Amino acid sequence: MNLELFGWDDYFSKCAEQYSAQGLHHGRVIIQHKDRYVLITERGEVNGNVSGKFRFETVALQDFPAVGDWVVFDTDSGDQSAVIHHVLDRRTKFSRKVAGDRPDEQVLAANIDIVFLVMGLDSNYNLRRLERHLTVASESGARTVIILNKSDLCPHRKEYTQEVLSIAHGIDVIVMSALLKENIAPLQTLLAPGVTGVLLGSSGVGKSTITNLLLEKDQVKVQNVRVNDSHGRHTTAHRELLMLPNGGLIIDTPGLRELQLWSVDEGLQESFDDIEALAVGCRFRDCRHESEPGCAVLSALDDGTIGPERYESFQKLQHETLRQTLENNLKNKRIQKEKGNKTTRKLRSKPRDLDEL
Ligand SMILES: Nc1nc2c(ncn2[C@@H]2O[C@H](COP(=O)(O)OP(=O)(O)OP(=O)(O)O)[C@@H](O)[C@H]2O)c(=O)[nH]1
Ligand SMILES: [Zn+2]
Repeated sequence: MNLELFGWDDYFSKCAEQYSAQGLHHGRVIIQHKDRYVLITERGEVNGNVSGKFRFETVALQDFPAVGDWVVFDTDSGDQSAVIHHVLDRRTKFSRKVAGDRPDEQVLAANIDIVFLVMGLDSNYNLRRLERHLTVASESGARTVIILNKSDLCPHRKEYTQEVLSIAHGIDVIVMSALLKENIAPLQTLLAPGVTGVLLGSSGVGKSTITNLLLEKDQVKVQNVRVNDSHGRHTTAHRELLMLPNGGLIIDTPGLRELQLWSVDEGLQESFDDIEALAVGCRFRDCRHESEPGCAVLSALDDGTIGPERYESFQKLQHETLRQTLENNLKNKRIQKEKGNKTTRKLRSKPRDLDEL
């Protein structure tokens, strides 16, 4: 198995150098069960678990392997399963805070290259929510791309798209209809061989429909794998890292599905709801409350309704979000480009690997 097809590149190769020298192998987590993992490795799919030492020494939840992680392992001489010793440095991660005695973080997916934020061009459409989701997406460190789905339901798609572009600040926006199979091509292009994406968005915006479209439907069955459960029985499990027919990768885990992400960042929003309430009165819908004429926030600042400190922290959050998003996008665009070039070369020189998949 050529692991570059699963996103292995120079970055991880460097991270793994010291371990390779010790004779350890590497693989990527494609399924995470409660007590074990399924890895894709050079010799195909392998069941595995962390070593006793790893379990003993690892305190923080976020240091355990997650779907999308690259890990180093050696092979158990008995049942040939993988014994995981280390998790390689994550390039990006999507995590959620876990309530408990101490603040802890659970990684839901690791090493994502692109976060696709899906919004429906129906009653789901909400510019302010999209802005908040951009914040959360940018925290992952991945490149963000906006998908406006259900364009077939929207007579004002041009105006809506224009509005989204005005707050997107250079982030790519794809307008599509998964139902009519319209404009899926840009998505397929972005998800080049070895590039890992996740689809995030409210329930019902069409994430499953888009995924099935990318998988060309009948592929879904093929994506199930046979694994041993904890009693050694064979079961089928849903693969959480899916390979698309054109070589792109999609992470789709129950954890991401259930993600309370959207309420976490609503929380962040609440802390500025006084300013949001004022902003309704701004002359322009995409007002950034900096120097725009007719800005209700600036006039509230003038007449003392909101203090200068409050205004400043609001602006800081806005700028931080934007800066982070743009930085991530630049960085990840570059990585993908390098990866794309290399994988294409590899694919040309080693066509057999594709047949082996
Ligand atoms: N009109 C229209 N309907 C769509 C489109 N894409 C998806 N739908 C419909 O929207 C509904 C929800 O789609 P899903 O793909 O299940 O949405 P989801 O985001 O995966 O939802 P969750 O699994 O709850 O997170 C289904 O009835 C789809 O057929 C589209 O482009 N246009
Ligand atoms: Zn304003």
